[in-house]
Amino acid sequence: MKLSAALLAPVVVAACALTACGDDGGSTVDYAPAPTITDATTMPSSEGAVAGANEIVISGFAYTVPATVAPGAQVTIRNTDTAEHTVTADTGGAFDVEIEGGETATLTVPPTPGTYPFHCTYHPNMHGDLTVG
Ligand SMILES: [Cu+2]
Repeated sequence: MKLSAALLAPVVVAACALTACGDDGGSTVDYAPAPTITDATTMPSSEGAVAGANEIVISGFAYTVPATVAPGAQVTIRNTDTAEHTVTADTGGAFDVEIEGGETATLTVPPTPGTYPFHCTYHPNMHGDLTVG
């Protein structure tokens, strides 16, 4: 009995190792080819502007806002969602821009430095802060 158990154990281990080897060998990782960028909208902006610095991106019902924007600057709002959104100042009517799904729009930054909380009129749970300075 002792002998057979001792003999069996290495066999089981070896069988498992072989099986595992076979399975792993069969499931090769598929490396996707590098994506080809064909979208014209990804072209860099001209006029020496720093790419992305003056851009608000709306994606997944959330805003991505630059750390600060210059007073009076023109900020591009890019809506990557299919839903329509707005960038609307919470108070004072400093700005109110509507952006169709998949479109871009331009927001003119208020001339007065400060932090301007804003929201989306369609989705009141969407909030952001525009810091002008
Ligand atoms: Cu919205």
